[in-house]
Amino acid sequence: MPEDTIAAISTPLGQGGIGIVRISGTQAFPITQKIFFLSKKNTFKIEKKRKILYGFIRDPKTGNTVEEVLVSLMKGPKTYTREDIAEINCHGGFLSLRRVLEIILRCGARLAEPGEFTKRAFLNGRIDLIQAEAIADFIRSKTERSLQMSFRQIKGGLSKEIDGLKQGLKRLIAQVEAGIDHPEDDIKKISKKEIGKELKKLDKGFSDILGTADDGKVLREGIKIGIIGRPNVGKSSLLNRLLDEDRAIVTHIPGTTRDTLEEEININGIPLIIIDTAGIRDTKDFIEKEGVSRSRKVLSDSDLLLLVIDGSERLTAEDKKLLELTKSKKVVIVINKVDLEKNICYNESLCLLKRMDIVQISALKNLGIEALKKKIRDIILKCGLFSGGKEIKISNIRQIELLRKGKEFLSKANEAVVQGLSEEFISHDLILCLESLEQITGKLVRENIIEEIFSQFCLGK
Ligand SMILES: Nc1nc2c(ncn2[C@@H]2O[C@H](COP(=O)(O)OP(=O)(O)O)[C@@H](O)[C@H]2O)c(=O)[nH]1
Ligand SMILES: [Mg+2]
Repeated sequence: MPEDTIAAISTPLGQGGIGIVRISGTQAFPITQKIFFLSKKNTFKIEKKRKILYGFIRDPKTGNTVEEVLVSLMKGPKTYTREDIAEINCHGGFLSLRRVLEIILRCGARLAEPGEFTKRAFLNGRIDLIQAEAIADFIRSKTERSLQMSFRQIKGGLSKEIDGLKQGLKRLIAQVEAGIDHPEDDIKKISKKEIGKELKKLDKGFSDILGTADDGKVLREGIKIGIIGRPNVGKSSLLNRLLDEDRAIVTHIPGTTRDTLEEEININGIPLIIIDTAGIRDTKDFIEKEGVSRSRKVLSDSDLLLLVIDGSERLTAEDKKLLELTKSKKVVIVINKVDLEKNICYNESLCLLKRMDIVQISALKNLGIEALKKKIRDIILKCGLFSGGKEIKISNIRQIELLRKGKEFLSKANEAVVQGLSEEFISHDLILCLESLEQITGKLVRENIIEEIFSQFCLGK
């Protein structure tokens, strides 16, 4: 159990309507009392679980009044961290917030590490690791679906399912081990057939959760869509259109985009990471060369490619080379600049003829962009990159991998049953399976993993 008292500014840095400094720990109330003085009628005494007081912050060293505040006092254990918490609502100026924090630190609190309030909620047993990770996901959510999913997890939806599996495993382990410990006794031993039946039931439980893991992963990480093409065909213009803002620099000079540029959008709730690249061509320019090699990496790493071709020109050797290079990939051919006179000749390239997914657009005049978005969505659904169907239960890679590992141990246990091995072997695999689940919820997890998880949180959370 943590013993010291921590404090941090919990609202974003910068100017705001209000700014909050949060203190948690045994000294939260004494420190607040030391620096806070009330408007006349109130007393600091906390009779109730929660209380809000109006008053001022005074620097005990100088005696100067520095802020006008509302203080929320929340008595543990019914708080976010399960400890006593004081939240000081200040006028939202950065300098003043920092000064209030400094005074608090001078009075004996320690500056909180990123995520340390939530870490305390975990260490003090209010939430498990699934819920803690869900809080981080909830804050980061960029689509309605990931917001819904992480909120369900915060409320304990997934934890409950994992706990159900844990209970089932524990019961089975006890039954199997009864056969080891008291082989001669009359205790009714569970038969191999019954073990097999139980294993099947458990396996279904694992599959139910894992069934939406791929969608979950997409929800969390997004689908990577690379915009490629030779220089000057309108790749950056297309990115700007998809984003609906002038993000990338567009000029008539070939080779303008030197580096890859990543932006997130979502189409019908599917999160996409759109990557604009430097036009791929042979070049002597040192910087452009680096850009081109990055573009090639995007070409191989993307889940889906938008290959942009200038429809106002004939296909060039570079276009043909790119069509060839992307033959085995998921590609939408985007014929751009349809506002100009059409010079591209479809018969020019057999390659182009055979491609089914061709969309004609004008990035400049904003034509065909909705059709392109629809095409992107259809391909994603058709190729199974995202199924968009069932309620997504799990999205966190750490959790997914542990669950998969647990499922493997389960099938090992099943093999042991099938091969007629003794109870020890079965029980051994079941215990390893249980351990994977304990790692998911954080009951059995290494300190460095906990550190890593909470270090990804924001300051003051
Ligand atoms: N007429 C016309 N010009 C376009 C269109 N899309 C882009 N351009 C122009 O083509 C040039 C190159 O565009 P840019 O987006 O920088 O191409 P990139 O090199 O592939 O990124 C710029 O002058 C754009 O204004 C379009 O749909 N129609
Ligand atoms: Mg460009």
